[in-house]
Amino acid sequence: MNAVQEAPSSVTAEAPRIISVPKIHSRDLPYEVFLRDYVATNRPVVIQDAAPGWAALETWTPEYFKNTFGSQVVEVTYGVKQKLAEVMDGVLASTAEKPGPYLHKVIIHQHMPALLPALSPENIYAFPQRYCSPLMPRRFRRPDGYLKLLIGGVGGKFPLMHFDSDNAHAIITEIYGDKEFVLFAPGDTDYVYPHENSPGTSQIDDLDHVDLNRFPEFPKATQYRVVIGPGESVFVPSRWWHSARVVTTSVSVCTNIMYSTNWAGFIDISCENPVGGFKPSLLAKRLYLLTAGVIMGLIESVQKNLPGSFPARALGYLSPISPDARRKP
Ligand SMILES: O=C(O)CCC(=O)C(=O)O
Repeated sequence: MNAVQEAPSSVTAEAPRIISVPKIHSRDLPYEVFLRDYVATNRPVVIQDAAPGWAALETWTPEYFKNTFGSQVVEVTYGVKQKLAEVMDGVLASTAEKPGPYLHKVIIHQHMPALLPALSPENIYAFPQRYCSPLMPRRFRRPDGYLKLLIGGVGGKFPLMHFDSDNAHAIITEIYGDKEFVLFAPGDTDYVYPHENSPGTSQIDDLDHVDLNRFPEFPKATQYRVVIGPGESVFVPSRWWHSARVVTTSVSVCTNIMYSTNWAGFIDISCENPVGGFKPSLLAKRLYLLTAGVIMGLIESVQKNLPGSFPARALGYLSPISPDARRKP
């Protein structure tokens, strides 16, 4: 299902440039090659059959969520809480004309840990890398990659076109139904009109009806489009703008990745003073993160170059490059 979409009809003063995101089966994309060719080069890709063996692929239907967790109150979107049964009714009744709710605030470890066994064995491509490191400051540490549940009905969508905070990469794995992604490269940032006071979110909220009077440069942006289905994971590189729209009732999970190559950008973002000027605490933080990055890099390199060696086994947990290395020996 390699889907390249038609150009949206309302953006046709100039035909938009549309490129389809490549799809590669996991058997043809070893993890190390994924890291080298896509993560390190900051290019999007879809991995097919990325999480073979997940029970979720068999069991996570809308009815399952309604029947098993229906009485649980969840945060659906910013500040909106509802029983999951009501959310699922809205999702199932959703249409393109009258979209229902889009659930995007459930952190699985925190809010619905009973779901975790169905996501095992781990999707290697979604391994969070430096987010697992005990050297990562506590505020940013996310050993689960911030594993999130996303559920929506036909026409539902993630509320904002955005790029992820922390300069993080994201990977979204579709479990049930189909979802369309439209991505824009960081170089096209000016053409997607970031909010002035929130530079990681775009003012454009409907890619199929872009107001060219307000956003005249939008047609200059290249759209990377793809529809993913069950078992497929889309890799969204750091600083790539993305929007997600449900094609058929959809359940998916999302995680973030912090790799050596997006570390420098993470330091810049997290040590920025929003009001400008010098702040000693931010300088100290920058120095800590720079030093931690060097140490992590050395530990990662030992694991890559001397796999199985004593230092790799003893130190790997400080910056694991694969799920096996995560535990302290
Ligand atoms: O809804 C989606 O699939 C996109 C999720 C996403 O971009 C996010 O959680 O930051």
